[in-house]
Amino acid sequence: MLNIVLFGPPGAGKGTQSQLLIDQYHLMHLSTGDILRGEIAQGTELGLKAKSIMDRGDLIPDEVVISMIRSILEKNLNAKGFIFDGFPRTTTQAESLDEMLDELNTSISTMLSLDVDDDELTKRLLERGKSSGRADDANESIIRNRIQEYNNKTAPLKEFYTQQNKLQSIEGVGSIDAINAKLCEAIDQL
Ligand code: B4P
Repeated sequence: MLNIVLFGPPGAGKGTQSQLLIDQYHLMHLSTGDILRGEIAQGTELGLKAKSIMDRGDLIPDEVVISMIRSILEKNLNAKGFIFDGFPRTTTQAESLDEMLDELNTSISTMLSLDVDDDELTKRLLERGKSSGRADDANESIIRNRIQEYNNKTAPLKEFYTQQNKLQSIEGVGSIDAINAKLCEAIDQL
């Protein structure tokens, strides 16, 4: 199985690049952000709880996202592999993911980390906010909070995957196609 953690701060291009990679490598896309927004759109109990947390730009509790991922993995045991987009976001999530994959006799193949500076992230998300209707894209202080959550809780995962010798950093500024080419090159070298 080819299992990729596509990593980076909010707005780094994880969702954008995942859409290209799932077709190129026939992988299943697992975006916790998309799944949570789907729950909100359907008005489920989970969605109702998640909405206010996401609108503030805070992270959803670990146990909620871990159980979401577990149930999807268990239903897709025949997949060729997975792109984890926006998951894991904390050390607890990363440890759980390793355990879940271990139970399925597989593991993370690589972590591809998109590097983009804070000003560019803020610019992209404010631009997306003009049409996305997402409360967390709508104002700069919420975007700054998301970046701070990333720096405090998520960025330490680079060290987690470095210790497993799996981190590959990719420059995330440039054209979408040029960044895609760099990601493909990193995957093809595995
Ligand atoms: P996500 O849905 O993961 O949102 P994101 O970080 O904004 O996504 P992404 O980085 O994929 O954005 P993209 O590049 O596609 O999370 C949202 C919220 O959900 C979190 O704040 C949290 O509350 C919750 N959540 C999700 N997962 C969680 C977890 N595991 N644990 C706890 N909470 C969780 O797009 C950004 C913009 O940039 C787009 O408009 C795109 O067109 C543009 N863009 C992309 N590439 C570009 C390029 N090369 N040049 C210029 N623009 C580009």
